[in-house]
Amino acid sequence: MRREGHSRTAGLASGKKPPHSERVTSETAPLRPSLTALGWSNFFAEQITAAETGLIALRISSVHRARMGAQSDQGPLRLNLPPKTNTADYAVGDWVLAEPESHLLIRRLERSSLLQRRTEGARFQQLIAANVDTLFIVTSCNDDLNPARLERYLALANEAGTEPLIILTKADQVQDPESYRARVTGLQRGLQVVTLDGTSPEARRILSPWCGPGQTVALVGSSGVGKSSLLNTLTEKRGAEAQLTGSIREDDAKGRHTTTSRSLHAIAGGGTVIDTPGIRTLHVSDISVGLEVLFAEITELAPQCRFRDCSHAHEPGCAVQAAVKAGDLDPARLDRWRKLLEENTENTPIMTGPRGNRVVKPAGKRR
Ligand SMILES: Nc1nc2c(ncn2[C@@H]2O[C@H](COP(=O)(O)OP(=O)(O)OP(=O)(O)O)[C@@H](O)[C@H]2O)c(=O)[nH]1
Ligand SMILES: [Mg+2]
Ligand SMILES: [Zn+2]
Repeated sequence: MRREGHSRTAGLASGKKPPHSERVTSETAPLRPSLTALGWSNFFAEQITAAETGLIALRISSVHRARMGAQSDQGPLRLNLPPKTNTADYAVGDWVLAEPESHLLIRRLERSSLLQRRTEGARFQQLIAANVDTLFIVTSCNDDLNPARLERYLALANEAGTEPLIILTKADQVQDPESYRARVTGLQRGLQVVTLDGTSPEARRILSPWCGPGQTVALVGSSGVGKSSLLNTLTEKRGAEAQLTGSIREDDAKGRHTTTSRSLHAIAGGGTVIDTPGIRTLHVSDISVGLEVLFAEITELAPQCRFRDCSHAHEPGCAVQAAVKAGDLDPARLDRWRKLLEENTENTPIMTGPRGNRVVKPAGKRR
């Protein structure tokens, strides 16, 4: 890969022009979002080789079994897939290079971040979204709020190298949204939390620090928490253009899995947002760095334990147990750390070592 700098980006951005584009100068305001607004940056531009300057850059906006949609600086289009393309290898948010006229997919560019998860017993990780700057972890101010579940999403964000933001929706439905905020702020050091009404235009203002031009956010969380409602607010989509939203059940505040596929959209006046279907249970696997960051206060105490391989359960001279006794560490938090660590070990295939590539279950369907 050669470093070619900015001119490469500019050349690539204008690779495919409509017939009238000769009249368009750089001073003219573009009618379509520029590649930069879509999240294109030097990180991607620098991956383009001299032989690829005639190609166009596209951002994957939807991935289905046999087809993929993409956004170009000219608007949305359907990618032309070479035979034997495995669409499970592509994530919404990926940048790819394609032929300008035929839109034939040539190759995917290296990712700046990748959110992925292993569904129970699956051999391969399922790709949630790529090239995401901030993970919007959405949950509501109601009885469904669950700190242990949010910790799983935080571990996912940490592992992918994306900044997490907890969004507490439906703040308009309760007397004291601040009491809900208080239940989540301590889940990770320096964690950012906002409370809002996702159906109100005010939500756009509250989220604007994360939604500037070129920034990409992804919405994740349980069904019914208001991910698609928030997407419609951020993108100002209404009517047939809008993402479908669904009501939640009265008795347990659970959603009905209204959104069924991942998709990428332009934020009004800003960056890019990815909607995802509600996740029933987020299992952790392949996520040790993510857990270290999530439980930093435990990780940092471990070197002070008497035994190097201390499990912080019953060993003498355990600094973590001492912190619990001193009231500095919530024992429930320690329990959740242990549970996630065990689940991660159990679910993560061992790629090397005497047991070789241990796979949880035989190869099943990939998606
Ligand atoms: N009052 C209020 N209602 C909201 C808010 N956010 C979402 N809702 C409502 O909550 C319900 C579920 O919203 P959706 O946007 O469909 O939820 P989702 O997270 O996309 O759900 P799935 O697609 O099933 O994963 C809808 O009836 C919304 O109108 C909010 O902040 N305040
Ligand atoms: Mg939805
Ligand atoms: Zn210990």
